[in-house]
Amino acid sequence: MIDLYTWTTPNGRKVSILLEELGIDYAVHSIDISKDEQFDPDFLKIAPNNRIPAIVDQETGVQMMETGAIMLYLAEKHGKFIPKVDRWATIEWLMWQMGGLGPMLGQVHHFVKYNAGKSEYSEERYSKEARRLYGVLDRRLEGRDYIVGSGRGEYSITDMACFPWIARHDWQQIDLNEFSNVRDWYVRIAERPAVQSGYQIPKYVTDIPMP
Ligand SMILES: N[C@@H](CCC(=O)N[C@@H](CS)C(=O)NCC(=O)O)C(=O)O
Repeated sequence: MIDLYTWTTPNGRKVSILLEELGIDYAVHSIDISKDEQFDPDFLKIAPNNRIPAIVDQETGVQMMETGAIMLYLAEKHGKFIPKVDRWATIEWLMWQMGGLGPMLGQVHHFVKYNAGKSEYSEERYSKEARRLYGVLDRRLEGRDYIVGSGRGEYSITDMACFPWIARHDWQQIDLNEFSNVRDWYVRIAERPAVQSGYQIPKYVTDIPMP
């Protein structure tokens, strides 16, 4: 059994989607970051960086923060969603999401959605960076169904890590029709039942936005 500490954000959804895809038992604990629950001393014992999500694996005693590490841990433990022939590409693109796509789109949400008009420089900088990253993903997906894996690709933790960030394309003022490979990949993933259920953890906010 896995204890998942999470909230209704892209980073939280990355892990709940993976847990749903794995079909394993897990217990959800809501950490409402709008009420500063991420600073609760009990949560800090598991997640010293005071960010969601975090997990505790009751079977092994492992407790972990940081979605990249959590996804690698769970996927390796269950022997799924890391294509054998493309293990390093999976890690490479997962790191791209962790170090680029997630943090940069997070800045777009901060400056463009929540603080519009406060810093023209930041809005411009991060919007431009967001479009650049969408372009990178679009080129990677040319002729492929998934980000890594041989042939047309194989569904992996890398797709699950990127998806909830792309799900906020409207917050980022991105028209997915301008990035047709990303759009087709996004729709393909959005149709998966485990993605639909994992997206609504720890509670329903909206349906998955469709282009
Ligand atoms: N690199 C971390 C980022 C986690 C993160 O930024 N979580 C956000 C929600 S998406 C959070 O907990 N924010 C609370 C805060 O800013 O205090 C990961 O991948 O797990």
